[in-house]
Amino acid sequence: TRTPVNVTVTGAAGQIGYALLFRIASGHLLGPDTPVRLRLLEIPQAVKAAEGTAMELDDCAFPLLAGVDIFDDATAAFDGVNVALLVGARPRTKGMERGDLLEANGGIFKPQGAAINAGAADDVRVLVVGNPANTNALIAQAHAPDVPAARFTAMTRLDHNRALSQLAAKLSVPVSAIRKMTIWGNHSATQYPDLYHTEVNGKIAAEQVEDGWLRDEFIPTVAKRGAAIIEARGASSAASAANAAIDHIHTWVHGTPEGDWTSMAVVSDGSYGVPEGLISSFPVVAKGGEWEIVQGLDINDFSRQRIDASVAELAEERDAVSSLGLL
Ligand code: NAX
Repeated sequence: TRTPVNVTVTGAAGQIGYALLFRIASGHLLGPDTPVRLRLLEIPQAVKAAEGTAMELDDCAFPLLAGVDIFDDATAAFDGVNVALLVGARPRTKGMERGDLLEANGGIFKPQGAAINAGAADDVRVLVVGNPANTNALIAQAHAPDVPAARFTAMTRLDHNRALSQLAAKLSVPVSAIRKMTIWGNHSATQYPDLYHTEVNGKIAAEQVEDGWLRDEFIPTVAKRGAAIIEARGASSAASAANAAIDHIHTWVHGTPEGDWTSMAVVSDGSYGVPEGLISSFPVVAKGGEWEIVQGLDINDFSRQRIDASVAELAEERDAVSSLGLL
């Protein structure tokens, strides 16, 4: 039997955590042959709730689940971690300025980055889900100098999946007919879902839809989907966010299919004019457990403007956390 993989989940008692843990334990994150040991990190007030979830995990009798440990200390929670899912974050509350939000989250992601640096396994892979996800990932990465920067990623897979679903509905095709969807930039309202390279049954998607739909319906619908879910459900996306986190790690570890790619927010090497070091969403292929930014795509004027606007927002966030001393 194989050695269990250590998966640390922060914010484990939250709503995404509740949708995520059972799928990890049943084998959907790493596959049906890989046992997992769950390490749950919560704030002290939520440890009891996490214990309740752990009781339910026990009650599922998952054959792949080698154990569940609960922590309220980041250093302990990340000791030996192979896959780190950073879900817990400080939400924006009423009257909170953006600077306050960045600072509050810096107080979470700085020590978590340091704890990953101190104790993670050599093969650690980190996915940040908690918002502002790209900048939280940047903060954590900046405090883990001994871990390759490429191991810190942020989630735009939910945006990617939302874009697939909207396009499939528009063209009355199954999502499996779509390849090469891309989300560029920040996981925020400025994100840019790009249909100029997306293929539907082998033909470019942008040529199969009206410009007006692409610009005035598709892009805002994808970018504002989170708000629409809150409006309808009275709570933010949870099961779909957990599903996207599973997809993100599964793709990273097992690879993208031949002839396709995915969207991940990863450290920029300067590709497509995105300043080096920013954690921005790109079209990415994964192979052998490593990701690579897809190179050589033609970027038209419309896409250029959209990408630049979202990347400018990321640069502003980076400057804000930098001036707070968080980088
Ligand atoms: P919840 O408020 O239900 O859960 C968050 C949990 O994190 C709570 O249990 C809280 O106690 C815990 N927590 C807070 N600080 C912590 C710390 N320092 N260490 C460990 N745990 C801590 O939020 P939920 O709906 O689960 O969402 C979690 C995060 O995901 C939010 O930041 C949310 O904005 C973000 N999202 C990101 C998405 C993405 O696509 N990147 C989409 C979904 C979601 O909105």
